[in-house]
Amino acid sequence: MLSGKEVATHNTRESCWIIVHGKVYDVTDFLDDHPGGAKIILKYAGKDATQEYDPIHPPNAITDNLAPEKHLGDVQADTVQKVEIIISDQDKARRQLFEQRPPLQEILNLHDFEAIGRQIMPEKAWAYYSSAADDEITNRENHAAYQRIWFRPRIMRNMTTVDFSSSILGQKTSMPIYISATALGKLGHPDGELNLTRAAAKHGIIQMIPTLASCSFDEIVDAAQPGQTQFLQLYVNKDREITKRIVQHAEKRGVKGLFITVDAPQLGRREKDMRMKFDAESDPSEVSKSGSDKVDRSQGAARAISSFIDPGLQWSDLPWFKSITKMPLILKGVQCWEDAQEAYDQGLAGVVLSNHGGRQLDFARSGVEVLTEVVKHLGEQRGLTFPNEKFQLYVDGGVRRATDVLKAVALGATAVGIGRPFIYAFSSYGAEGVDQALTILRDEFEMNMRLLGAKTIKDVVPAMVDASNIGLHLVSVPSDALYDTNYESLQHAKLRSI
Ligand code: 173
Repeated sequence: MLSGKEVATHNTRESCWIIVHGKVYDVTDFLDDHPGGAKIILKYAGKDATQEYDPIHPPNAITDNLAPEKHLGDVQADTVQKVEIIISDQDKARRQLFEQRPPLQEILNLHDFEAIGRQIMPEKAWAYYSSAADDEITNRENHAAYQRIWFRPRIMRNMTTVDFSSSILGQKTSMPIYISATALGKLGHPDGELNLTRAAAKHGIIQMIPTLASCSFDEIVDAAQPGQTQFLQLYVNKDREITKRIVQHAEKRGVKGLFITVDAPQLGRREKDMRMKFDAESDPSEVSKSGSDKVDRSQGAARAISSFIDPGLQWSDLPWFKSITKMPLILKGVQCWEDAQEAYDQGLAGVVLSNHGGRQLDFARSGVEVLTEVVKHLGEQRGLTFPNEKFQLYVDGGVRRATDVLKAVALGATAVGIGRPFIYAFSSYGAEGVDQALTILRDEFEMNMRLLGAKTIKDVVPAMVDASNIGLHLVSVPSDALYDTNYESLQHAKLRSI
């Protein structure tokens, strides 16, 4: 058993020990390999780094990456000096607002979670989750595109009961939605992604587990109820052995679908996140001496931990994926019909028409717009009709209402992914928030199916929507008050007070 005092003497680049969850690690040789850079570790040299470590790393990250001889053992808890975490005035104000958040029953729609989250979640978390690429045009377009699709409801169809249950990759779901993968759940709430797992279980909804979750993959799978379906979102590692291990482990643990992210050979520039730099930079003296640190920490949270992603991923890699797993393979981030067709021709189970929540290429089109061209061209070229059991189309980005989902379903999507709204829900209210978000969606589905004249999801057909304007990007729409009040434009650089 080591004492805090002894650990504290190893506080230099030459000998750097840190404490995480009561255990001491010698990270001296790891400093330059740390994806987030050496500087942030050195800030905690000789100290307890748990609070900084937790939101960004799954619990096993350190044990998996450090040779066993660098695990120095337990530290005597009462001898460790508490690390004082400096809370900005902004975050202090946010914590106060958090206490005054409205009771859950007052939340009426998914926009409300965003409006509240924006005010009360930690500043870093809001910056990271809400940020999008460049001028955030695609981010807004994702939502706006749904406003170019209008309904053609049917009447007099005995709407006493409606059933909007469906299936995704052969797995049951209570609604044609799934919880899409989003990284770093613990930034918003200490239970991170487990909030999603718990609420998903209650509602019979499928959760897509992110590669870059704050909780470990096994924690998230362990938290599932018997029979609960989970998918895995995969970032492909340059080291394919690591990827193989992740994929095969997921299959063994019962994951039912592998969603390979294909729209991120490099991470987009999320300027809001970049301005909220991720470590000591809030201390101006640290910024100026960024010198020897080879990782550019000024790129925000996501970039720092994304260096493992292989920009070399290509179509010819797909046979290898098929050789290592029997899980259905889906490409996430397809953005035109030609690539959707290639995925079909290569025998994949489906594609997610997605621009990564507007976080990658700005001016990428919305998923729902791409959906219309994929349905048209794969119909013409391959004789396919959608929704299609063998080759499924999913859409994500900008979805805030069941009407958005129903529009995509009418146009041929099997289901729609929802990401940010659930993070805002758990950042403000934990798993109960996600539960409430799903209840809201369920109620919206029930009402909108009735009003649309569709008894089941199969009855939600192309003739129920008019999407003839979907490709016209300059159609005026009534202003969208709920969405617009949440949307936060890029901030101008803040002047530091001297
Ligand atoms: O959108 C993201 O922020 C994302 O997918 C990501 C990628 C790498 C690291 C962290 C997050």
